[in-house]
Amino acid sequence: MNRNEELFVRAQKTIPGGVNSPVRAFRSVGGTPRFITRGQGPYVWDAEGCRYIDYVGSWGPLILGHADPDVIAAVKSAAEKGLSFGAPTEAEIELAEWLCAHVPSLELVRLVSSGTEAVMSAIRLARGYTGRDLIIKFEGCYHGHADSLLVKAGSGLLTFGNPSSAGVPADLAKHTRVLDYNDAEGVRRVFAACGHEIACVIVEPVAGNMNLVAPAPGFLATLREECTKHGALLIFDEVMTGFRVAFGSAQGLYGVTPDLSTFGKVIGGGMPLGAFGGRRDIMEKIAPLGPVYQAGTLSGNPLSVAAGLATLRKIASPGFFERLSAQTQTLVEGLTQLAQRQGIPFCAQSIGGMFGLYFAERPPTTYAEVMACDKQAFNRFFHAMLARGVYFAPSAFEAGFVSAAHGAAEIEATLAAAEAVFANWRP
Ligand code: KE4
Repeated sequence: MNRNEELFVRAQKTIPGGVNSPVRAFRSVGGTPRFITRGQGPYVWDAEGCRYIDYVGSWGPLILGHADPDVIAAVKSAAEKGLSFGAPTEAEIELAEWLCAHVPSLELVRLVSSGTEAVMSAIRLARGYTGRDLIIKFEGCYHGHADSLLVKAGSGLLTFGNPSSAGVPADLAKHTRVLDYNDAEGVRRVFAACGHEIACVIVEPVAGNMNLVAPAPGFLATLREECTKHGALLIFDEVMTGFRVAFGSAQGLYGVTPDLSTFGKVIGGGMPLGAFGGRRDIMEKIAPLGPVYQAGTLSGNPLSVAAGLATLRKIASPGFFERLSAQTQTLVEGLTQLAQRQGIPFCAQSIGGMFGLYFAERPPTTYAEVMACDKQAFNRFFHAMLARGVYFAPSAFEAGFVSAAHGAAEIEATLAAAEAVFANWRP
């Protein structure tokens, strides 16, 4: 056994599945997860000392690359003053002011410690503000592991949602309806039938948890229109897309204003941080101002806030997103050309600094089309690239991420590895 295998055997003795988050276990792609010992810029190293060009980036947060010197310095400086106080700090005000200044829909914002916590709180807030129980989500969208969101589609558009996880009470899941992503007509039908019962619609404005699926023209606008018409709240879950698809996040990119937004990942720069916020009249329902309770021992943690502020201030620099988007586009166009030159049904697309890879003739626009992509082919591609020092997300149903630290050398090395893989491709 090599070191990764040894560590995986040892890890499984005390940690469920040997991992602290399921996707890390490589169960979707098979094989042994790489135990990472360090990261630097666009690279990570595993327990065998193998170096990889990293396109996971901790699932999105590491937009500057690993161990960015300014972020590390900010965290070190904060740590020397103490790790946590359970009391307000000026840095939390600075981060809240920064977020409200750069996300026009944010009038008030509350910091939490994860994307799940941000979404869970936003859902409770939407229910508390509207006095309604019913929430709408979309098949293939993931919003963290709060009970109300671990729900899959019922038998029909108007039927109750069913739990997608053991331990979620059917009595709770029935308050969640699961619709098809990009099905604007289906949204209009549900609102026509029970719009007066709907507390909120929550959506990934660019889906990144069923691989990357872009919003169809008009889809987000339809959600906005229907929510406004029926007094439901529109929640953009920007945990992944926030400051990733564009500096203005997805709401800025597509010009649709949600009532509430959730953030995570990039805003914490790799440290535990999430946030939810939006219209003042809604956010003022949150304790201690209003009746919707929400709390957290480590909310607004000084080290997370330091990492977040250092990250956000750097990505605000002129040209940052133009460069990041161009780099990501070079990657996806290069991969597509190399595969199609070999007649392999493969395509890829990117939006800002996130991308999707598909073994299919064209990028999927619906959950069903994602499911029709060749998962086995992806898994073979994943391992062939891993063996050549390129670490993509270990699942055909995840998006990938480029950082500012990925230079021309890394993109070229990735394309060279892919050229070799595609040249020896066995369908
Ligand atoms: P966390 O609780 O994992 O910080 O955030 C949950 C979450 C909420 N909303 C969206 C749109 C998300 O993508 C996520 C988390 N994303 C996954 C990646 N598919 C995190 C990776 C993992 O679960 O280990």
